[in-house]
Amino acid sequence: RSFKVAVVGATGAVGEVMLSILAERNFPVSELVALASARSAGGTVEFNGNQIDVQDLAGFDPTGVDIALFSAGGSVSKEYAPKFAAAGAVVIDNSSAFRYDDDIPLVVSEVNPEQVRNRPRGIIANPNCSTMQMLVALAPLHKVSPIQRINVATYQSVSGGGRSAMEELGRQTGALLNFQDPEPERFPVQIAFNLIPHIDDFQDNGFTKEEMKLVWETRKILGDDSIMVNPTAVRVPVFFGHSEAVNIETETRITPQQAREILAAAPGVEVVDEHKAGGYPTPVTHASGTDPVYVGRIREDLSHPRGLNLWIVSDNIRKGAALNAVQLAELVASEG
Ligand code: A2P
Ligand code: 11C
Repeated sequence: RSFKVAVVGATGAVGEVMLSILAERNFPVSELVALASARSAGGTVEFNGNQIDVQDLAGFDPTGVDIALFSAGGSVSKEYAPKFAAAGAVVIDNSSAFRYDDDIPLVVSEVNPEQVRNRPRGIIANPNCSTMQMLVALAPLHKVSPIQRINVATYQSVSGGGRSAMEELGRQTGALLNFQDPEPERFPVQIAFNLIPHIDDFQDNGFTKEEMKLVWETRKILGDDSIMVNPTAVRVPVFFGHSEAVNIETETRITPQQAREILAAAPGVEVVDEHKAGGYPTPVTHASGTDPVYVGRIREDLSHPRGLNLWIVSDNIRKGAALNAVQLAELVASEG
């Protein structure tokens, strides 16, 4: 069987990669519909070597769509995802609009794939990129010895903010190298040659929403509200690939060598952990443009008998968004 697939936000940073991954993985597509705002209607996007016309989402009738991949922001999902689901489509939503609703499954394909079937509203949520890569690496350890606490600092690339954020890093870098003013627009302060400890909105508790996503989504996906997560999320001047310095405390001790063996056998994970220059993953040398979640710098915690340190790097647009969405579509397609 093949499927009529709609990509909502097809002109965006994630939508474009959804199209290429659908083609790369030979997803059984009978018809591909590319949707975006009225701004880009009339233009085209590439799918499987063909130019596809971009249609205006606002005027589109979803009748007949089997699977819809949404990545056009939370407000677009809130308004249109229920309409697509009501018309019979299974919606896989990359925004945060529905992630925390009890009757919406939140699924990482390697971690809790069985949850895709549990979708009373016809909508499946794709986790945030920083949670996604962290859990692909931590879930296999959690299975061996339950994780009680996670301390995580993220180093997140600008592509997480979409095309305009990537353009701003490029523009500011060019300006500064020419002794000109970097003029922040999309980011609150200069991002080129800088770090910004602020992603998404501030919450009442002083954390940012990007940080709280790591708390909420980890508990929901692992199905354990007792897991303590202490996050700091930082934007860095990297184009593709999020990195995370992660410290976990498990119920019983996992040694670094055990962790390497568990992770080497885990789906979607690649261990890169040699104690020499370059023997660790970085966004540019490993993650950018590739599928795995890379784990390196696996060390014991000198301050805690059941602590373990890891460095986790992955392409935020691929595994962190588009790839997982397509993997969820594959799970839906395999239901028959
Ligand atoms: P458009 O190109 O027409 O603006 P990014 O995350 O890279 O900024 O991309 C956002 C994606 O979401 C783009 O494809 C964008 O389309 C789409 N989008 C934004 N607002 C809307 C809207 N109101 N209706 C449909 N698509 C939208
Ligand atoms: C970032 N994680 O790196 C964000 C992007 O909740 O889907 C994705 C936001 C989300 O900026």
